[in-house]
Amino acid sequence: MARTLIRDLSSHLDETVTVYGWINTLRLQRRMQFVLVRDHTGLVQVTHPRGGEEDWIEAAFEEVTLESAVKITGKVVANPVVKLGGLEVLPESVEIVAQAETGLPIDEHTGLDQRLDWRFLDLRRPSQHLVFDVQTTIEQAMRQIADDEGFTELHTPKLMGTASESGAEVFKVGYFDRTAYLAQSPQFYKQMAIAGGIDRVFEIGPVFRAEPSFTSRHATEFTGVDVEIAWIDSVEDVMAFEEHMLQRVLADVCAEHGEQIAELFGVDVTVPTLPFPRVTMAEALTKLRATGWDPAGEAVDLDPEGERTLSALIAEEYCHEFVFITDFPAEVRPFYHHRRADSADTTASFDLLWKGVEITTGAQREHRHDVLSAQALEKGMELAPLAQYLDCFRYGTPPHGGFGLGLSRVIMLLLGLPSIREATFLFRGPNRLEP
Ligand code: AMO
Repeated sequence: MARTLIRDLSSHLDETVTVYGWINTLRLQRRMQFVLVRDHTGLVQVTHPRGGEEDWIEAAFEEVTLESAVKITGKVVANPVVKLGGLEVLPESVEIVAQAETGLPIDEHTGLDQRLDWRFLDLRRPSQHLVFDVQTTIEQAMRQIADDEGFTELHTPKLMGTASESGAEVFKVGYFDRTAYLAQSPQFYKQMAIAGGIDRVFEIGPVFRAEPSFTSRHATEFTGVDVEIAWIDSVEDVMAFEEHMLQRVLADVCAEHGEQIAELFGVDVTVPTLPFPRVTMAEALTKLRATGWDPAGEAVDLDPEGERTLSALIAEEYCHEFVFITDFPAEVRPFYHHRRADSADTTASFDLLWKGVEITTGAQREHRHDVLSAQALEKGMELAPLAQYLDCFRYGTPPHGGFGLGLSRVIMLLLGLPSIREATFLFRGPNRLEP
């Protein structure tokens, strides 16, 4: 018999259906057997009175274990006493498709590390499933808006012959008789695409960072969203696209999953207003110092505490969860960031904070070959390993800019998860390469 999803049972009242799912709860009482079956769309109560002759169903429910995979055929009937949607299934046949071993390795009290060891079982919880439904909606919304705005989606290589951006934080891998590196960013390739006449570049893909960080927001492999836009007038064009994209993403998430997110995570999704607040780094430092942060007055960049405090100040002042920090000093930004025309020490760059955490770095790029080379030398870099990158600016590359957004961080913040580990299908960190 064809499968009926549990969420659709209410439209099959008084019909015989088959549900496929897992045994969630067994309440085997003296006269009645109550079995809760779960599929990815919900839970249903299967109710069976004991005492029939040659009762195969009673025997099956005595034998079956929690989390076994089952197919149950039965009649859907209304019963106002049943909390799960006021209906139950009266079984006519029960097939134990795959019996689970007894003694499940995790339950609702298990700590995160052990849950991650048994991630496939952990994922059977409805809240964990929702994480990836939300991720699907986010990616769809991003692709939709990128398409609407004339972007081309690319898949840049993750194996590289030289380290991208800088030599630090890069994983080396054996590559036949030489060494390859795992891409820490599509940065150089997305700019190469701009040089190749692809006007607007969009990519969602894996990013690798050999950072020995154990914080709640760092992973050694994560999904990055990268954007690069040609012919910009200024970095403002890049920020305008990003805020527009995030507003659309959150509107779609709110419409499709808002209720379930409130129910399972206790979070109300807010669709942000435009424009997002913007503060320069100098203004941010002044605001923060007024709160007692950085008493020595020496900081030129924000630490995580500074980011949290700034977001709190902005939330108070503008009633907004997001803030762009702009105009970072050149000393804390990469050599390829464009400098402000009126201040060579300041870059046309930004970070985007959401609820106190950095989710994006972006900038206008330096597209003039001579200036770019000079900026690399100024940072103490050698030009030879950069030769292929620098070549991209020798034959007419337009002004451009872009950003990198950490998708896993966005999901963590959106759902109020305590760590990026739960926002990732299979987390990768310094101590975790399995499962
Ligand atoms: P950046 O290094 O800031 O910029 O990375 C962009 C965004 O990626 C996320 N992110 C991380 N997420 C999880 N674990 C990590 N270890 C991690 N590191 C970074 C953050 C961050 O804001 N090439 C530039 C982007 C650009 O200018 O276009 C870059 O990679 O959300």
